[in-house]
Amino acid sequence: MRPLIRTARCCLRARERAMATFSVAPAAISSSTAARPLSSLRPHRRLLLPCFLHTAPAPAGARALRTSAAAASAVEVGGVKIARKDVVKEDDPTNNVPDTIFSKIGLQLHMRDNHPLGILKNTIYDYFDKNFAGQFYKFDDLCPLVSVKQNFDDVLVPADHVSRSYNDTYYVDGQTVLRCHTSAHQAELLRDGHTHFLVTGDVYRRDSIDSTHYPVFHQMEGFRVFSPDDWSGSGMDGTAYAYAAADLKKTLEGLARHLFGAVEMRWVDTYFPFTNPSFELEIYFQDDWLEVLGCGVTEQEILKRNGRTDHVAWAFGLGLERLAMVLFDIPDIRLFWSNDKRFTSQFSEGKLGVKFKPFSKFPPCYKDMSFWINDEFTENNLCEVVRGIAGDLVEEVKLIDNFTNKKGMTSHCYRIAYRSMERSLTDEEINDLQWNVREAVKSKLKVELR
Ligand code: FA5
Ligand code: MG
Repeated sequence: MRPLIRTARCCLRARERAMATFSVAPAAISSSTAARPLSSLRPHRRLLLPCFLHTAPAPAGARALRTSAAAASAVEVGGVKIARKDVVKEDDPTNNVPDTIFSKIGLQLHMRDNHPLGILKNTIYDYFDKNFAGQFYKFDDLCPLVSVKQNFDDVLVPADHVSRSYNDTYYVDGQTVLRCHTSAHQAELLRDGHTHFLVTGDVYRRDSIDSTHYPVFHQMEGFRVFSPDDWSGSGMDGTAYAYAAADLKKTLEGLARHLFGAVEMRWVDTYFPFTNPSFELEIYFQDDWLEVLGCGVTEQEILKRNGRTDHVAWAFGLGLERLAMVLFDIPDIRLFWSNDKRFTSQFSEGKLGVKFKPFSKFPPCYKDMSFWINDEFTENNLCEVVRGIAGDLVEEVKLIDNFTNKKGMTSHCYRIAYRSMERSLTDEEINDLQWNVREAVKSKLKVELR
């Protein structure tokens, strides 16, 4: 679910006007208290880890969409060997990683030069190479298994922040997670002495299901540290913070120009625990605003703790799939994982912005399911169960009705859209899927079907 934070000041219809917003004086930009995922202020509910998080194997149709790593019992990332048994632990109540997620580790779509994500990553590299020759150090195979400390504590995510919950993050055990953002590497890289870096990698989140959300996606983190010499010589009025904010905007403004021709975009003030002020950039796509990146001026505390007292820094984290969807006209985020030649053959190294031609439009099939929820019910858990049964054949899970009766019981009705990107689904197959989904939802979420 992606409520939009709209402010009249931030609504821009043309790139030129977006650029005008970039040049709003930082002091005039107030941080909104409204916020989203890593910026979210949703009431925190730490869930007990239920066993339903481990889901049944996906049906043949879903399996066919997977790639070879699905069958592997171990994969390697950046020289680190990751075994299935170390990540998927059915009997460990502190683990909530299903096989569908393990099967994505090590695929590293961003390392493929002919894949839209690899093409996009390389184009962003070109921008930084051209404008900051030799300055930005690039990391793209850091291990996605990180400590809770790296993922949250090191970037000042409060102890009760919703993103730490088992509902939102994949925990390998009480101390280890699949990183939910590339910001997890900021502190260690600062400690290693880096001042300019880009970190690209796969990140993992329990989330809702629709065409722009997927539980595994790719981010690129950018980070730049400034020393007092940088801003004292700038002749700029105001604080070091203002200097960093202005440079951040200039840098992302240039990146937007490098990537896009004309596109509608707007800036939205937001909140992140690790930056202040903080902003998100949204781009108009498929008749709606799509959030593509978060950024801001790094909190002093992070610099102080990691050997950069008296410095300032900016950081950004952009969603590669979201940008690639706009640039290549890719209508559904699941397509990035497709091995179908009709998809993969359309992209080639160095060719940014080639418009994707859908090979065929297969019809979606909708099935509704109503049930009385209980106190533990969350939409992310529902999506995890549905995805565990239907795999990538599920396109969207959407709440379409919600009411509470006189006895205080709350009913939800969800509409599930099934659609393959690659073939027509038979009625029988969909009925089977829906039957299995209903059974799994009933037994694993302990809800009462209506
Ligand atoms: C973050 O992850 C912050 N770490 C970004 C950041 C870095 C802010 C440094 C400030 C400084 P957020 O949760 O908004 O923020 O995610 C960043 C981007 O990832 C989003 O703008 C969006 O493009 C992408 N994204 C988020 N969730 C998903 C998802 N489920 N599927 C695909 N892309 C997603
Ligand atoms: Mg966001």
